[in-house]
Amino acid sequence: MAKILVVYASMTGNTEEMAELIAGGIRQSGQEAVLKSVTGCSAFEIASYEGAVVGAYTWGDGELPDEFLDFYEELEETELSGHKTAVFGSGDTGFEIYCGAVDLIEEKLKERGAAIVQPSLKIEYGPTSAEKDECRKFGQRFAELCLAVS
Ligand code: FMN
Repeated sequence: MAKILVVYASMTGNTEEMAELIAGGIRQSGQEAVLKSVTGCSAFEIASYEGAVVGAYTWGDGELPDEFLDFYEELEETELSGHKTAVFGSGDTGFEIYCGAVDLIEEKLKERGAAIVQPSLKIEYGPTSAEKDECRKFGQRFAELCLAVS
């Protein structure tokens, strides 16, 4: 069984809801999901999982949330070669840089050598019922991809 980390930053609950649905999708596929808020998780932990799904809402002008910054700085000191990852987050299309935090996290993971095994999932505000399904499928597919290449 693959053990997969789902770590997220969420202020008003939208990204948290996505994270819970993604973790649910991973579990539906028969794998283990460990769900953590970024405030209780270190980026150094990623190495001890078969895969990591990382999520954040976007703050400021397309920026990372403040509470994500420690994790982001730890990523800069973490070698992630060959580690399977995927990124998700909630944003608001009314802002100039929609879900910019998702793109920043993806870039950083790539820079550290991680494999982004599927396209990032961006959702506006909280997921609609169709988007809830999309989140579950995102988790399911990620779990399958983790198994397929490990
Ligand atoms: N969303 C974006 O896509 N880009 C932004 O640049 C952006 N800046 C924001 C700045 C502020 C001050 C606030 C309050 C929201 C901003 N948002 C932006 C929208 C949030 O990312 C969005 O409401 C999201 O659903 C919050 O997720 P959460 O419920 O997980 O905290």
